[in-house]
Amino acid sequence: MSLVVFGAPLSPFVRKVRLFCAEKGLDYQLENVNPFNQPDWYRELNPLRRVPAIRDGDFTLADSSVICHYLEDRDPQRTALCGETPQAKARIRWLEKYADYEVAPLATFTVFRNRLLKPLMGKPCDEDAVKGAMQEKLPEHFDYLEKCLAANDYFIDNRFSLADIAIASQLVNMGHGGEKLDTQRWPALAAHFERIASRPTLAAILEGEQQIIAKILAKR
Ligand SMILES: N[C@@H](CCC(=O)N[C@@H](CS)C(=O)NCC(=O)O)C(=O)O
Repeated sequence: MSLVVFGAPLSPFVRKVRLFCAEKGLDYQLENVNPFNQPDWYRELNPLRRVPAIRDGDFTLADSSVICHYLEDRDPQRTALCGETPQAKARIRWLEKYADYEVAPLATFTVFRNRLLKPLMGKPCDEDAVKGAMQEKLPEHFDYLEKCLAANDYFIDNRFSLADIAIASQLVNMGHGGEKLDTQRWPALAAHFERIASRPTLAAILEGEQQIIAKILAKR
């Protein structure tokens, strides 16, 4: 198999690339790289030492966003997930950035990291940080995303895209950290998350993730 995705399955950025590949019908092999204990050779793939990276034949690339846009350009005959008009492409990039740089620091690097990763590394969970993220910081982002969705099923032009993948990927980590969207306060966003999570592509990925989480929790 020529396409290899390097990274850890619980990373939202790795999940983004895996879901993108699955939705495009691209076969890939996942090679596990622990972001917190990487082999030396991984520096060749990403000098920033973050996951994911890919190898596609002789070609290597890092960063989930760069990878997804490369895969879109590589196989233009496959289902378009990055938009088809300049406006749709730009809006999808905007929401992808919003997910990666505004939602991720809270949903993943605060809620998920404190509740799941820190205890795994023998460190205490900072519940005040989790509370601050859930009660003070994330609500304004959820308000904005709720407004973006309005009455639509998908974020951009009401068509499934990388924007939906990127937002849902971060919310998966929030869920792994034991937190859910308030369905009364953000009904459209909560329904959107359920819609994306129940796609067969993501459901299959999440099944594997739940097994990993069960093993982590069993070790505690
Ligand atoms: N912008 C990057 C972010 C990747 C990222 O932050 N990955 C985390 C795991 S979720 C990582 O590798 N962290 C290790 C580190 O920062 O040293 C992308 O989209 O690929």
